[in-house]
Amino acid sequence: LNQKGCIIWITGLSGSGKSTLACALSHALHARGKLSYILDGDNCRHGLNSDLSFKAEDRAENIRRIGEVAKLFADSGVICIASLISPYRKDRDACRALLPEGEFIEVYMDVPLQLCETRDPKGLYKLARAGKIKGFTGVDDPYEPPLNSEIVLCQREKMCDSPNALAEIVILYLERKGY
Ligand code: GGZ
Repeated sequence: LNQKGCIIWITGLSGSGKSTLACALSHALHARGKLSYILDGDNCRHGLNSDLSFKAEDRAENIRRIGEVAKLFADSGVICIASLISPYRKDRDACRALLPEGEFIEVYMDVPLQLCETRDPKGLYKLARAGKIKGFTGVDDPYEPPLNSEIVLCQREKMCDSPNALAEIVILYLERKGY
């Protein structure tokens, strides 16, 4: 495999476009002959992490496990794309610390709560506002934005940039870093 592994860690609120970006990025990498693998929080919660809830300790464990698995992929030379809310800074930073400097690339989906809530692709915010889901990130559970992420993808007012355009920003970063 003629490539160097790394973790692209996509963090942000539910509905901020993490999974969509992960998918667009994986395609863009494939088109350039690069092998990637997506570890999506929501998907992993159906298998590897099906024993975990959304309380703080379980989110921490969800993040820890995905970080450890992503590291295994990165060690094997794969560009591992982890997309999960990962709301707590210290848990994300613990994953960062698993890898050598420069190999953990944090991408912050900086989208206002109000915009995510307007989109509400799965109707979860509506349920959370109605009190039918307790401890929903952004509603009654905290999200701690990254302070020093490698890439910030900022979308205001409306989702104006296409997933492919956002993926290109990440691709340019990777190219500059020699991936
Ligand atoms: C946040 C929740 C919750 C609560 C269910 N809080 O946008 P989605 O729907 O498709 O993806 C979200 C997913 C969050 O899983 P993660 O593994 O990414 O979260 S974390 O990193 O915080 O462990 C959301 C759905 O599950 N979901 N209940 N209470 N999101």
